[in-house]
Amino acid sequence: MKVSFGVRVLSMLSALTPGLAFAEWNLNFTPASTLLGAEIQAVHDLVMWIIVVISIVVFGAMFWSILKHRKSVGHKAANFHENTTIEIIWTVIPIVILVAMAFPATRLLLATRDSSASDITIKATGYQWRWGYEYLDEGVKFYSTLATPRSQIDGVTEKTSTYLLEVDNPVVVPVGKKIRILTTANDVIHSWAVPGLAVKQDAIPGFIRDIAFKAETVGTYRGQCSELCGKEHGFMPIVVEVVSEEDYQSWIQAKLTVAGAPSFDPNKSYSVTELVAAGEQVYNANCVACHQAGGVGMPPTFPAIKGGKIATGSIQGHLDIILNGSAKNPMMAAWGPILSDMDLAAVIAYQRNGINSTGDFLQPADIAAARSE
Ligand code: HEC
Ligand SMILES: [Cu+2]
Repeated sequence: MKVSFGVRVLSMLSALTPGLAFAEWNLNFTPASTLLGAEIQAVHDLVMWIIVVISIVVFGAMFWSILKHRKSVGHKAANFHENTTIEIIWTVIPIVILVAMAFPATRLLLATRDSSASDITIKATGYQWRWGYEYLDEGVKFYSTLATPRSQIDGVTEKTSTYLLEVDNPVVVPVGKKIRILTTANDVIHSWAVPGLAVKQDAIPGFIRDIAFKAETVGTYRGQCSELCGKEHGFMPIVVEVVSEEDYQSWIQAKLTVAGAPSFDPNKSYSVTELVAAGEQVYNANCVACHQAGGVGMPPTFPAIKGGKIATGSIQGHLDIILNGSAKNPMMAAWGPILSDMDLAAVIAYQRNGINSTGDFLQPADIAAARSE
């Protein structure tokens, strides 16, 4: 969104006159649906007012002195040194103010870190560029990928109000329950942040950090990765659906059923047309960010699939780089742990017969065999 400089200055000024502030110039925190969120807001407001009062007193004294005691009105400067009383006062008062601010802030910071006695634990793993979630006790596991269509990103179709803030698989949690989020990452540092739930926690490769929240109201809360993590940093949003306990239970059951029964038949021989059609979807959801529409790539960083040495070479080599990733370049991740046998067979068929025309393809059963080698 483009905001002109004038509007920014105006909105900054309007912050000083709350009565005049306009609702759509959202300058404050996103209202949070957690009690901790409300406390964070309260501490912020308290510190803000302390700053306002200090600024008025200090700048008031300064400008008053400049104005009344200037040389041109004949003021004679007093000449004195080392007033112990004053020096003690201007050391003690700031210390008292700092401690008064640090006390509630530290207490609150510790409270946001307290993930003990949580009801549900979810591990959130950052990938370039999607989130993976695992409900540790329930055994539910899925990836959550940006759902905004490419046409909106490319400016071909109208952008919706949830532009870049929508995903295929949201995180679903029950209302009024303490949720513990464990964060980690697979490649670079990401950050799991949802303002409406007052949580933000870095996701660091090789480390597990945690943060907890308890949502008080049912609703949809949207956030984004908040650590600059590469080219598609703005394209890995977080969506948390806070629902009733019953809705949560039926969602968990549905997820477990889906996980138990794959949406494809592992022993079926699919036709090349079926695989290419399915593969185009897989490609657009997972590969298009780097290899681009039509597989033209962005050489030299992201190689073209169209006419690519591997993508038109031996099909085993093609399968290998997708299944296990590139040994030379970690940007080309191992997709084996992320995609199903069907998805892998489909995306290979699409790259070889949709983008290229090699004529050969693999079945899901071939992928399963390659995995168990
Ligand atoms: C984050 C960017 C990125 C994404 C996303 C990505 N790739 Fe790649 N891909 C690369 C890079 C970089 C290379 C070059 C690797 C090398 O030099 O070894 C590559 C190479 C390839 C090659 C070899 C190309 C050739 O013929 O030389 C294939 C095939 C391929 N990727 C398939 C896929 C598939 C299928 C997906 C989606 C499931 C995918 N890639 C997603 C970055 C990416
Ligand atoms: Cu990220």
